[in-house]
Amino acid sequence: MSPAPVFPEGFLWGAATAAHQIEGSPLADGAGPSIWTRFAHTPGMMLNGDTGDVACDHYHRWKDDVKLMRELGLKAYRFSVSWSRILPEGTGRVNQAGLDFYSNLVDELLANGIEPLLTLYHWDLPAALDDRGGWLNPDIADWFAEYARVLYRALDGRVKKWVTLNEPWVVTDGGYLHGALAPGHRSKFEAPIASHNLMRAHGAAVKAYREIGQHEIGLVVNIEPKYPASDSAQDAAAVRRAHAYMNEQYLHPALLGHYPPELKEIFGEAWPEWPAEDYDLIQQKLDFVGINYYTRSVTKAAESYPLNTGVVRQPLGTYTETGWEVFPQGLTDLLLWFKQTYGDLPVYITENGAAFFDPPTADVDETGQRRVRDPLRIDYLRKHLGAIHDAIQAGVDIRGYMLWSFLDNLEWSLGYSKRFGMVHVNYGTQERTPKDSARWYSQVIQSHGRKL
Ligand code: LGS
Repeated sequence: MSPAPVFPEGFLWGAATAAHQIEGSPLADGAGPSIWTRFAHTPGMMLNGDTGDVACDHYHRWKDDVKLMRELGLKAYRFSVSWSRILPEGTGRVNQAGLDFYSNLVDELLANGIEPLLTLYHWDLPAALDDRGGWLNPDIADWFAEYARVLYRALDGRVKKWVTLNEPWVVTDGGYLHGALAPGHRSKFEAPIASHNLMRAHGAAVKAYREIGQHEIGLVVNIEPKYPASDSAQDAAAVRRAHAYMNEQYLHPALLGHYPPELKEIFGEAWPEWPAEDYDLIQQKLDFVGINYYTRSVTKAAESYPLNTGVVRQPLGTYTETGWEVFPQGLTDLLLWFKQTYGDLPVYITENGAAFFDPPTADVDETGQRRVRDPLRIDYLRKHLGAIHDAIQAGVDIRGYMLWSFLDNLEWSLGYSKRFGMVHVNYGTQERTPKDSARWYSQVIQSHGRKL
């Protein structure tokens, strides 16, 4: 029998959500619309016509939700703030009721011994700012810093871990290059501009934090290792492009002060020369990096826009309900690559989890409790925590793990069709039922990872 895993002292065990995916009532108490409210109400954009209008009704049930987090033993909770609740027009007038909602949530978390990790931007840009060009307008770096300052002033101290952006890659790839996510643009010319402005906004928000904040701030990226489909030179080149595009496009400028050269190769004339001073703004000292990990890709050269790469499905692989391969070893590989490339920066795993074909909650156990038996999710989580443990043993400074997600929720344009929660949500009654994975995770937390 192998020895029980040992996670570092203080390792933070938690779960994550995002505002638009769980809150509902997006226009309540003076909030302005976001691009996601708008997108979800545009016919044809959302699977089954789902919207975030109600979602998990967390906007009204936050107290009970925090109670459930405590019952499950969570030590940390990662959530995001909806910019247009705080600044309905994106800049200028502050909506106190919006601020109060998050201030109360933070107080409730602290009163229950749960550390808040606050993400400033998890994709719900105020629609008023989209009307002014959104991420294409260079002024957005100032708009974002203005919004961030309001929150730093209100919450820093109570919140000690801040995240500027969640997954800038998805914001541009989904929102500006392929159009599957809000604001739904498809332009090879817009994508690099949106990317660059996201990074400038990140830099501006970190800079503002150093003037006001006393604690820690970082960036969250989604990265996935790319493995070649064959040993051909073409596939090796495809891996290089895919890796630069997804894994280095944001980390390189944030941590090394330049973009990987492959971006010019991928975007050609659509990739501009940026002013040198932009890199000084973008490359701010960070206290940690958050990594969201779900899968890997086995990559080949193929005709595709604009990367000319393709993903090869593994005939013997295990796939989740979203069609992503389960590949825990990839997380260890990725964490080792991160350390080797960017040095000894503290890392949090800020998202990891899976949607599976969970059974309904009809099942009642011997104690009369309703059960959702989700052994595939437990297997996924156990293996990924094992992969994290391997990376810790190999010297990567990993400080915590936020399971995606605390609740089943709105999976963006896939609507409510995919359930990532450790807690099942009945969208008809809003009833919450902890799945077996939640009970299991509770034990893991209680044993500080020794009982994986
Ligand atoms: O709900 C989102 C989760 C679910 O899966 C969350 O809001 C995001 O931050 C995050 O992007 N999430 C997520 N990402 C998995 C992306 C895997 C893409 C794999 C594509 C393979 C072909």
